[in-house]
This record gives sequence, C-alpha cells and structure tokens, in this order.
Amino acid sequence: MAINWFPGHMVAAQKKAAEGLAEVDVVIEVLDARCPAASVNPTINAMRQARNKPALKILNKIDLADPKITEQWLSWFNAQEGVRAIGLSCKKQGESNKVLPEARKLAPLREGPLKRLRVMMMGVPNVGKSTLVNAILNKRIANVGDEPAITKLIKRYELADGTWLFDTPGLMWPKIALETDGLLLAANHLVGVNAYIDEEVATYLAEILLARYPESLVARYGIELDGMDGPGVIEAVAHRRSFRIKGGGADYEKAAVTLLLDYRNGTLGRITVETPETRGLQLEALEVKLAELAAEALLEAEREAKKR
Ligand SMILES: Nc1nc2c(ncn2[C@@H]2O[C@H](COP(=O)(O)OP(=O)(O)OP(=O)(O)O)[C@@H](O)[C@H]2O)c(=O)[nH]1
Ligand SMILES: [Mg+2]
Repeated sequence: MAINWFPGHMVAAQKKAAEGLAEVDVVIEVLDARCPAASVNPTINAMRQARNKPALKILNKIDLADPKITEQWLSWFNAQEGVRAIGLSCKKQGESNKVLPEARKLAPLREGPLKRLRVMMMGVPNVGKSTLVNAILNKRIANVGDEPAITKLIKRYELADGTWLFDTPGLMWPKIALETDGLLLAANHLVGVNAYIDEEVATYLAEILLARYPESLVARYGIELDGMDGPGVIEAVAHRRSFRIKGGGADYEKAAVTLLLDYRNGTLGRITVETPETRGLQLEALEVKLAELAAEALLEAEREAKKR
C-alpha cells in the first residue's frame, strides 16, 4: 500500500510558509539522520529555491543514527549547491549552539540591529524542529512531543540579540514518488499512524535490518537468521516473545509494533536505514520504471492511432 499523508492543516501551513519565506534569510531544514534523503520534502526544496534562500540542513537525532553513515550523508549533502549540512543531537546539551553560527555564514550580510538574522525551521513532521527551537532559545517554549504534527501554526521567537527563529508545522506533500520513502518515513514515525499498516512497515524495516544490521536482531531477540526474510523476522519475534492473539495464533501486529518501537527508541542500537548507495540504487530503479511507463504509454498511443 502506498503511504501518503497530507492532512488539511498542512495545506494551509505550506501556503503560509511559502509566503513567510520572503521575510527569511536562511532555511534551516531539519532532517532525520536515520533516513536523511527520505525525510527531504521536495516541496520545501522547491519553495526555498523559488525564493533563492540558502539552506542549512540539520541531520538531527544523530544519537540514534549510525555514525559512519552520518558522515557519508554529510558529504553527500555538502556537495549540493547552496547547501551546508551538519549533524546534531538535540538530546546532547550545548550541541544546538553550533546552529546559528552556521546559519549566519550563509547570510553574511545580515549583521547589526537593523539587519537581524531571520531563520525558518522547516521539515517533515516529528524530526525535532520545535525541540531544536527550544534548545537554541534555552527555554521550553515551543510544544514538542513524539507524535507527528504537534506544531500546527507558524510561530516566531526572538533571541536576545534580535535574531528571529520561525518554527513551522511539519510538512508533507501530496504524493511520495518512491514507495520505499513512505515506508522509511513511517518506520521513523514521521507520518501519522493512520497512514500506514504497522506490519507492512515493520516487515520492510526487518528486511533492511537483515541486510545491514543483522547483529542487532540477534542481540535483541535471540533469533536464528539463517534463510530468514522480513516476514520471518516478525514471525520469530512473535514466537520468541510468546505474543498470541485470542484463540492462540501468533500476534504479528504486536511483534511488528515491538520491532518498530525498539528501532525508534534506539534499543536496537544506532541504525541508519538508508545510505547514499541504497538511495542511488532506488533512484535508478525509479528511472527504469518511469522509462518503462513512458515506453508503454507510447505503444498504447501507437495502438490507438492504428485502430483509428
Ligand atoms: N533521540 C532524539 N530525539 C529527538 C531529538 N530531537 C528531537 N527529538 C524527539 O523527537 C520528537 C519530536 O520532536 P518535536 O520537536 O516535537 O518535532 P517537530 O519536528 O517539531 O514535530 P512537528 O511539530 O510534529 O512537525 C520528540 O519526542 C523529541 O524529544 C534528538 O536529537 N535525538
Ligand atoms: Mg513542532
């Protein structure tokens, strides 16, 4: 099932954010370090580029991500034009101090009381935008919570030096091009729970873990991985934990939720579910699919023309 999530308040928020960008010097795009490409919202990029604003990309939650892969992603983003990327954990005291100096480097002409720096936090839901705002302000002022779409309206905060920080609601977009991106966003709890089926998302996550972090599965669940596939992992977790539904069958739903929670809260270790390499392969596959669709459409048009 394709995952898409674009609730009404986001449509309004997107319009407001696009307007608000006119009054902003730098966009601070907050991404999830565990799925840095899947958590890029293409409409945010388009809005930013339409206004010609530089971007500071923050790979947030690096405390949960695989440090080696974070380094690879930082090089990948830093190679993009008009972009500066840094890794961060809002859970580590003081790390947020590096954000505004980095943003300032992207807007060197904004100095002095008449030219205050104005930055806007943007990103998909639940990546930690409001947490980062609070960390920079050193106050618990913006609402935060481990639930996508906590912030519903754009808010402006002012620092003692006059800097303006805009916190914005997490934004999704109408159609996710790569189905696997929807699964990665769901695995990382960045879309609403009603938009996906836990078992489907957990099975996809299990496949990634089998391929790249099998030792975490063994360490956490003590399961035998020989010849195992994604559904097999869910089955094995249900079996090992004795999760049963009424009537005695295995409770795969509970096993799926257990795997998702263990991954999300870091119990399985520091894991990044996509790498620049896996991303490249998925984009290639998408291009092949698009070329196939175009060829099919051409054939169909030729058939129609012959009929006529
Ligand atoms: N482990 C970890 N958790 C973080 C970090 N930053 C934020 N969080 C958690 O992520 C969750 C979401 O944080 P929010 O700041 O509400 O996220 P948001 O991007 O403002 O979300 P919306 O307003 O819904 O778009 C909260 O549970 C935070 O505690 C981090 O660096 N590491
Ligand atoms: Mg928020």
